[in-house]
This record gives sequence, C-alpha cells and structure tokens, in this order.
Amino acid sequence: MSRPQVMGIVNVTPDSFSDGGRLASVEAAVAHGLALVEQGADILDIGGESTRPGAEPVDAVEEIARVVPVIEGLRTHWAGPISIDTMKPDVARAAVAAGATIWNDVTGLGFAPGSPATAAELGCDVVLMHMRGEPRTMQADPQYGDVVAEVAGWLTARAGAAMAAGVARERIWLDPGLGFGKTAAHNLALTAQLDRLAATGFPVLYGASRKRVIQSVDPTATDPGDRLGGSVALALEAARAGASILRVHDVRETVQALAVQAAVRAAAHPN
Ligand code: PMM
Repeated sequence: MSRPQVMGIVNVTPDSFSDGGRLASVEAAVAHGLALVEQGADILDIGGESTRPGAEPVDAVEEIARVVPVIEGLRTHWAGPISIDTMKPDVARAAVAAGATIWNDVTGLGFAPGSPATAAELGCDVVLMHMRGEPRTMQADPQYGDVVAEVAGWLTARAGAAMAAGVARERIWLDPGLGFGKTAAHNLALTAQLDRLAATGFPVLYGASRKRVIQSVDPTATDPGDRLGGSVALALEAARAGASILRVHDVRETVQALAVQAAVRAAAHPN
C-alpha cells in the first residue's frame, strides 16, 4: 500500500503579516512553502482567508492580493501540485491562472451558485470539504444522527452536483472537514470510520493538524503549537483508515511517522 500524499499548509492571513508588510509576507510564505517541499510535502495548500471557528470573511480582491504573488513565487522554484484554499470562484480562477492545480473548497463548491461550473471550466482537481453552517457560527451546537453517514451522503451529493456541471469524476477528492461544525466526538468518529468515506470510491483528504479535537483529549494542549503528538496520531489513524491525502502543518514529522508506520508493516509481512 503506498503512503498517503502529504499536503503542506501555507497560510497567508493577516496574523502572518505581523512585520514588514505584504512583500515580506509573500517572501516568507514562499520560503515556508519551499521548506515544506524540502521536508517531503507532495502538495502545497495556499490559503488567504482563515476558516478557523469565529473567523471573519475577507473580500475576493484582498484574498487574491494575498495568494497570487505567493503562488507565482512558488512556481518560479517548484513544479509540483499547488492547491488554493478558497470558497470564492474568482479567487480560484486567479489562483489557477497563477499556477495552482487544485481548488480546495471548504464549502464543497457550495458558496457561490456558479462554483461547480467554474471548477469544470478550470479543469483542475477539486477538494470538496464538508462543513455544517459557516465559520463564524459553525461550532454553536452541531448535531447529527450517524455523523459518518450524513457527511458521506452530503459529500457524494456535492460530488454529483460537480459532475453534473462537468467536473470529471477522477478530479474529485472528498474531505470530512474535521472541526467544521462538529463536536470532538463527531471528529473522532469521522477519523475512526474514515474507511466508510473511502468506500465512496473518491480519494479522501483528511486534515486534523493542530485542531481543537486534540485538546478534547489533552486539555493542557490549549495552544495549537502544543498539539504535534496528537496531530501525528490522528494522521496515522487516518492513513490506516484509508486517507489518500493528509493536510498538515508539520510535514517533516508526518512524513517520518508515515515512513516508520510503513516500515513496521513491511516487517509484519516479510513475504
Ligand atoms: N482546515 C482548515 C482550512 N482549510 N481545507 C480542507 N480541505 N480540509 C481542512 O480540514 C481544512 C481546510 C482550517 O485549518 P487551518 O486554519 O489550520 O489551516
């Protein structure tokens, strides 16, 4: 079994604009992305709008101004796959023109009515992520019956809408959306039963890196920077349950953990 691909996260949001203004931020983001490639990232995911719980929206003009120079900068050094993490078709269009090859949409192409048609026109790969509600309010009181069945059903319906608009089936990836309108128990169930999502036949992308679900298990991990052990544990569990792509901040540690996992498995079946 080949190891999942590792997608390294490059966030270009105002908290990363702390010193030196926009040019310095662009240079820092490009350098960070290239460092992740050195560490073993197969894909880079560039995001210009925070989708953390409680985050405020950003307009398309500002978002494009944040991400396009970073994608152009990466493209002068690296030819691998770059995804644009956006819910806005105009941002996806500008990012693909700058060299992005994947549209990662946390709204499953549901934010704008024209999103599925734009994805078809761009001809790029598309990540359809599940979110209940919107980032400002999504953690209010999420409720599900069978969370895995509901998320899988919603995602396959979104895949159907994308294909009806002309997106090729082999371009679609599904993502359960850890932390997006889900309690810790929902997030853990989605991780443990990721094989039920993989059974849809679409590649599954999984991202739990530094997320709050880890704090639900270790209450001392209030700072996202203190969640490395939990992030790696969740990545390994997701890999075991059939994830094809892991979206992570800590690329080196995740790549190492996957390699060790593979080495142990190889030793279990020497023939
Ligand atoms: N999580 C965040 C942002 N974008 N995209 C996908 N496809 N899946 C995710 O789980 C996801 C995402 C929020 O996490 P961050 O603020 O640490 O990037």
